[in-house]
Amino acid sequence: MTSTREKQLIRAYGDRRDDGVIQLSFTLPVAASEKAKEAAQLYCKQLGLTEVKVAAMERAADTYSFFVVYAKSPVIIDYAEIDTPEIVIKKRGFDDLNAFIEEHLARRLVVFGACTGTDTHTVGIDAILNMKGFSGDYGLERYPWFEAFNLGSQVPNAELIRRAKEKSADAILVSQVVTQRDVHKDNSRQFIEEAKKAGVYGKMTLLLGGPRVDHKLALELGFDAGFGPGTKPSDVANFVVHQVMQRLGKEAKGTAFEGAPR
Ligand code: B12
Repeated sequence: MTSTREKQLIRAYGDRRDDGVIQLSFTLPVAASEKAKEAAQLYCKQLGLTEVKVAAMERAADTYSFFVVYAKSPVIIDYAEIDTPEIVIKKRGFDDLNAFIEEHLARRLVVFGACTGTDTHTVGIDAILNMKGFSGDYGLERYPWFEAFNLGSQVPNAELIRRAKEKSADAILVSQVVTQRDVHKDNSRQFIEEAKKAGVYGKMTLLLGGPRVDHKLALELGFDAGFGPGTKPSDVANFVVHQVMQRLGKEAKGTAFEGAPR
């Protein structure tokens, strides 16, 4: 079948429209040197890039170098082919969301969060849960209609699930920052197995977050949603409220809001 949709071809924009210029950064496992710079150029050429300029080379460790490169990419994509569901609901602010919970759910929503496995990075989960929040946005502990428990770092998955189950939590928030050797994926899969064993899978909203997490990855791993860099606590609060509403059949399944992960 031939598509009648009009194409909308786009390329990366560097200095002028459609020049295809991109900026990329990466690390090579060699000491910084002229040879390393050549290696960075060669690497980019083999990626199919042309007019490669190494804008910066920095020593990352004794035998590692970090590069910032400008180059031209031949890639052209058809923007018209991309089909993504559009926003349906405006995200509610702090006061509106609390009032909404009071009116429609009439109980405090319970959420448990932690950085699990061997991961010690708590700043991300703290940003979402702690009173002071992140980027001018209050954390979930500040919401009168949420009861938030932050268990900290290196929490075993089973322990987080056990504590959440004891309190009949509405949502569990798992943070994974370290991604070396895909440890975040292995640990997330283990979390999902534990959630199934404990009988909470499909009953509680399970959220995954971290700098290398996106919604698609989280869904693949078995979570209800994934939240990446720049997530605001209010994105998470809105998501949990909609999930609870949907579980109770008070809102259509799949209802999204401005800021929801997609
Ligand atoms: C601070 C820091 C540390 C501190 C952590 C202190 C603490 N209490 O958290 C300390 C010094 C302890 C540390 C240790 C290590 N670190 Co460190 N660390 C960092 C650093 C500089 C900042 C991370 C951070 O705080 N970001 C700010 C927060 C706000 O961002 P975020 O985590 O992305 O969170 C946001 C979103 O992702 C999202 N989010 C996050 N989690 C969740 C969860 C849910 C449910 C939701 C909804 C949203 C969400 O919301 C947040 C707000 O928008 C990064 C480098 C960098 N610049 O990012 C390295 C970095 C993460 N660390 C790294 C490493 C390797 C380590 C060590 C292994 C080093 C070592 N060899 O010992 C150890 C880890 C040991 C361990 N077992 O985990 C690497 C990870 C590399 C990789 N890809 O895996 C990084 C990227 C540095 C690097 N370039 O090498 N680290």
